[in-house]
Amino acid sequence: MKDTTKAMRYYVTTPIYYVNGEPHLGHAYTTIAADILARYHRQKGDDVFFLTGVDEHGNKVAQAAAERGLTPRQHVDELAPRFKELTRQLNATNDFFIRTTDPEHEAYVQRFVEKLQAAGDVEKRTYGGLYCTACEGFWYERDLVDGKCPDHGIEPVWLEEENYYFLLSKYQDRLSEFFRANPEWVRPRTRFNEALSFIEQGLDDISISRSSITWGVPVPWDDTQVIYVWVDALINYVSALTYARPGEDLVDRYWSVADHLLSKDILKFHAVIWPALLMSAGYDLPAGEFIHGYLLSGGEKMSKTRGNVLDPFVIMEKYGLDALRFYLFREVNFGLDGNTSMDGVRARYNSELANELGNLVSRTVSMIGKYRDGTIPAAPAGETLRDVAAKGEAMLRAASAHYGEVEITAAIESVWEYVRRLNRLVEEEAPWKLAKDEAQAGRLDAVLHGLAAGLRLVALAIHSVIPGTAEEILRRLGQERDVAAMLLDAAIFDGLIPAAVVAAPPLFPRIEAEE
Ligand code: ME8
Repeated sequence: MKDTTKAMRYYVTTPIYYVNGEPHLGHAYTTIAADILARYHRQKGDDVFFLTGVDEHGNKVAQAAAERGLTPRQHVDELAPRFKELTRQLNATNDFFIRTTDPEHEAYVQRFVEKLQAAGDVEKRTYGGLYCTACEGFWYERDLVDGKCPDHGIEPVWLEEENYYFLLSKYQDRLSEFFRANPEWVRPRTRFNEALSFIEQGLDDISISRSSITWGVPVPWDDTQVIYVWVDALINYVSALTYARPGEDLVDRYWSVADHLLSKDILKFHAVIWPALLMSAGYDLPAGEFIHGYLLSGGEKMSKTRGNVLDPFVIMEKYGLDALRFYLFREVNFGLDGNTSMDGVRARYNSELANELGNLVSRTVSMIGKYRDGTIPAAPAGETLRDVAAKGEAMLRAASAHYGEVEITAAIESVWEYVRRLNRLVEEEAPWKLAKDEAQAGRLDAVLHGLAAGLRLVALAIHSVIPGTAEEILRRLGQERDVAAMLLDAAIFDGLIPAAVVAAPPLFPRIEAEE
């Protein structure tokens, strides 16, 4: 277990997404996950940097442009803003949005590959192999399924070129020693094992340039070739730190605390090729990588290439942003694969957001309005709900520890058990009955106070997942809303201010199924 009480630096990244089509739910997923982690770390007082962006070079993007009758440049200039817009609509608090066509990035990539060459790790060779343009990678015949790419279900094509090679094989021993010494470097453990066994099966050298396409960053010593899109893309994680804040170089501040978030489709690139490139060019390795699972739709991986994607914009339009953020991490255990559907979104929305959380907020605010003239009562001595207080503080500590371990779904589960505890409190204590008996005034104060104090803890603990809702709950309870007031580790049940509540329409109005 990590020490979650010390303020630290934290740098979280998402993959940079290919702009070969519109952004979809899979992209929204990783971006929201990174945002949850970034917000959580800010709530702990950490110095956070959060990077996302787009991968604009390579065959796949060039082909998508050609299919639309556009030049790659026209195509990416039209699509990159759509991805940036998604980031904004998701309420992601990224500190920078990188485009690999940024001139600063391109220049950095050239300097980086010059370092590989200076290290004696680059050689010119001819190679032929089965290439999947959707992966932008070669496959061995033995790994194909019915002759098709197992990830994309399309037939790879034979590609033969004279290219520059990176001598990945030289790094096999260093990589496996590094992995054995750092068993937490790739999480969860199943992915660590997968990467290690891949390394120990033996590594082939990899081609790091292409002569068949021109859409890319030129090889600095040979402008008939462009740098392989994956090398170009991986370097974004470092290059961005050199120009994200004009006039500042953030590499020393953040690089060694980088945590890469990605899904298992691109594990090999991140866990094998990337560390070897960094070793060769003389950089430290990132602090770690967390590999999450796939969002499935109809039981299959959602992907642009397969065309079975749910549209995050449609979900946000119908149910709101926080319903989307909540659903994805509540429904699918973060780290594992899980199915998603529009019916599933509606079911979670109605049962958990509308019925459980939304109603709890409405009832609490309206009962304080009705029985205590709209001001949260203090809890009379001896009447404080010790069990509710202790459970609330335990919930906060548990949720914080889970977020710290990237167990987002478990963090939400801790919060939700407590939401249910507060709902049971309403049923057990029946404030409408207490209100009829003057002798029970102290008990009623304690219950109303306990509900408000408990809900405040819920808001603090769920803030990183559904920030808009958490802030709105605090607003309705008349509590401070600035981030400083939301620091997790210092929060206690008794931190509630006996303020005036604000009545407002339901947080999550019920939504019925369409005919
Ligand atoms: O691979 N479930 O870009 P990409 C979960 N440009 N996550 C999903 C998903 C799904 N069904 N679909 C996509 C690339 N993702 C490269 C990355 S990084 C240096 C270069 C998410 O547009 C997930 O994070 O194919 C996955 O790893 C990533 O999008 C792939 O995005």
